[in-house]
Amino acid sequence: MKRISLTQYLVEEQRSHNTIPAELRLLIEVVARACKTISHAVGKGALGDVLGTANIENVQGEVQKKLDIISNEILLEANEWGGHLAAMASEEMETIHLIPNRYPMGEYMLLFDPLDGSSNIDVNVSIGTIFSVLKAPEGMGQPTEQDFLQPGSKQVAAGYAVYGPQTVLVLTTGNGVNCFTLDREMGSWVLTQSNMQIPVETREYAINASNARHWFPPVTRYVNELQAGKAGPRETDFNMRWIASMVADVHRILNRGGIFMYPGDAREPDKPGKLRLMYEANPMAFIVEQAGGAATDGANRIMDIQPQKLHQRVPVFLGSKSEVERVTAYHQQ
Ligand code: P6P
Repeated sequence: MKRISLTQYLVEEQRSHNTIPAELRLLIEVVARACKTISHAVGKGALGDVLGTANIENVQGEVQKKLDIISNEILLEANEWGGHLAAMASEEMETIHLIPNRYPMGEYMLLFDPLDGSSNIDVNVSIGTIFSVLKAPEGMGQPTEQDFLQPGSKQVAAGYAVYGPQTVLVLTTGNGVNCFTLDREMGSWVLTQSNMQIPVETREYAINASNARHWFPPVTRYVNELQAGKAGPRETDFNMRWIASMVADVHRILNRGGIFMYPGDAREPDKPGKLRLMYEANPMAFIVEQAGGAATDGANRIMDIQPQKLHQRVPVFLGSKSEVERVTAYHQQ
């Protein structure tokens, strides 16, 4: 494949599909540059005094890691001045972040989980950044949280970076999914996979099995069948993976198929599951669907859900279409 840069890809995509206006192209390039900076900070590890906790709790009630805060600041500072955003929202911030008055406001709204998989930071396991882009409502004045509460189907772009053995950026603007690898020597993102497609069938599943005693019956039935393999009603045996970094599990599924599950369970019926709709489930659902997969909350398509709160959680079943359809069907029985 001809190696082209992210910039060239975006320019050629705009020329051929006219779906990436200049401000959206600027937004994507600014976020990609911020991910480069985060990758550099993450890569320092103990040498950079960036490990460990900051002894502060975020809105999720989770103790923030130093790198959570550093990554959040990097994304805020990178995006404030460009004139492409009306406001931002982050897993690490209780309320939305307005553009300072000294800068012009733009027509897009950026949501992100600045560093997903934080429990893996201090043990050198892959982590990442997830982002979602919405358009500001027509005629919007001062942005409010309500302006962000749009279903995932309204996203105009979504992506994630994985800070792993390679640093990769996976992106969709609604015309398929492409992967860029960071060339550290040149400091540029290089197109390395075009039009990624998730295999419809799979033999691999991802779930935190330590929660099994809390699962609702449809999930228990589905996972038991996977574990039974050919000895049960399935035609094949299955393998399991759980990295505890959604970005890493989803990237594996994009490349070789699989189903990722974070179900709701009996412990907190009013907080279904652990993953957040606006800046984890929605962007990943957009990417997965653009790659030929499926993403539901066990009943509904993730991207059809009308958000009620900025940090609301949602059960997540996403990946190879045949498996997501099967486990979703079990929820209907
Ligand atoms: P558990 C990371 O904290 C995260 O939000 C996702 O990236 C990941 O899939 C999940 O939580 C891991 O949750 O309960 O296995 O630690």
